[in-house]
Amino acid sequence: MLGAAVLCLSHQALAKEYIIKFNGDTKAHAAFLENLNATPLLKNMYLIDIPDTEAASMQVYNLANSPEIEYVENNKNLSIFPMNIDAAKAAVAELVSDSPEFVAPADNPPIPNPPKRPEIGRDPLLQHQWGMRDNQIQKAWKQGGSMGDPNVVVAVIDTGVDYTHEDLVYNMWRNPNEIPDNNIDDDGNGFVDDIVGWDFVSDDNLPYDLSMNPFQLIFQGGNAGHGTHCAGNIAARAYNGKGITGVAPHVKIMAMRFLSETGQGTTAAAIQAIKYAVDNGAHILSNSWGSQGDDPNDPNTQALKEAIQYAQDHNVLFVAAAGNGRQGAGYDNDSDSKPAYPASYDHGAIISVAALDENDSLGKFSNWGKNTVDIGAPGVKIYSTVPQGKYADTVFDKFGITVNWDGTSMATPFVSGAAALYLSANPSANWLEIKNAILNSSTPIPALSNKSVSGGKLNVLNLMR
Ligand SMILES: [Ca+2]
Ligand SMILES: [Ca+2]
Ligand SMILES: [Ca+2]
Ligand SMILES: [Ca+2]
Repeated sequence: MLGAAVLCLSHQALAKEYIIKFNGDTKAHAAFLENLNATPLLKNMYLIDIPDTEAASMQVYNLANSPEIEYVENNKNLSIFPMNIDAAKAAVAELVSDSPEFVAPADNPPIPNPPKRPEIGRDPLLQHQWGMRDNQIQKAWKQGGSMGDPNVVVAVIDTGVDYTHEDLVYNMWRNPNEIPDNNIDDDGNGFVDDIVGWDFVSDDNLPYDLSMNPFQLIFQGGNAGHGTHCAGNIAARAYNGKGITGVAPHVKIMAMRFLSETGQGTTAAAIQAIKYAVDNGAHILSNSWGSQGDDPNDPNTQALKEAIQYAQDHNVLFVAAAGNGRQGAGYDNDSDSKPAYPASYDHGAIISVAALDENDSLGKFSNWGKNTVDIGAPGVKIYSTVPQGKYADTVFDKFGITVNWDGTSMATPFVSGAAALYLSANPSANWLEIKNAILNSSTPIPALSNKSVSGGKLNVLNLMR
């Protein structure tokens, strides 16, 4: 069985990369692991790189069939969920030009120091955030007596975060025991000069959200500032005279980049990001990505499931986007019958989130599932922070073509922010108590009755009562 998994590369899998899990002590296999360029992931779990030789594949085949190996699986592709850009694509193809405004931003700007104290003033763009209005967010802060505890950390596991953004910079998590820019791993966590998180795509300490310019985005797909947009609705700073506010505007954002500027990543990189976040103090993991592109029915995803178990074992909640539907004839977006991972894993630590519009209707792209989707949250035309200090509820808005920031990706940060806010007001709550509080305080809506576990939408005011 396992041998077959090794020898039959699925066409989506990354050539010659596997995740291997040993049953026990790996000391006896040290030489083998070194030969295969092994990267440790979790306990007894490694990413291995198999040379393109018959001898190497025989070695893996033999090992996979040995009792010392629990499993071997492909290092599969993961991605941000696709945005609805087909209409724009056709129109822009007619109108394409080399306008200088479409210059891609530079990658990896230095990490600025946070302002000594945030400025004070109303958030001028709050009016655009219908999701905050719907959740009566300012009332909820008053009710719960908290706008978020600065010691509560939410990891945005995504395409990175614009950590220079005026409305995010103060709320970026700062690794307390790491001295910046001295080329030394001061806290001994295995990462040198990791200040606001880590970039598992480029393996650097600058998890910047490198977004594509609009033409690259339209023609090549990819990242329009996905992680930065997610971060804003979790913890953009409130009452700082700038921009918008997050649901929990005094908590901290840890930037975990594992999806590239084309929106693509791997299972192994996701596991590394989850492990870093858990090991370095995140309480909530916000996950707006999934297995779209791989066979959703492929059960061969044990490693990612174990990473979620790792989070649960450390009392960390895993909030996940339900998925944006798999386009195709007859597809009904029912995650119960067509699961999208990780949201659809049968795993207690996951809250799976569907996307709603301002009228409490399910976004037409949104997955749902009586047993596999937990709750709905604002996810249609969502306003938030985007890279280069900007704010937007449209991904693309030119030539009369508008593409909104829509998605279960956008709904997930509302729930992550709500979890962080609840934990701030109830510091002894464990992951299960946070999850139950969120589901039990939801408002029932027809669009989600029989289409989700809670049957309702996020209600932050109710949660903080
Ligand atoms: Ca370090
Ligand atoms: Ca250092
Ligand atoms: Ca980087
Ligand atoms: Ca603000």
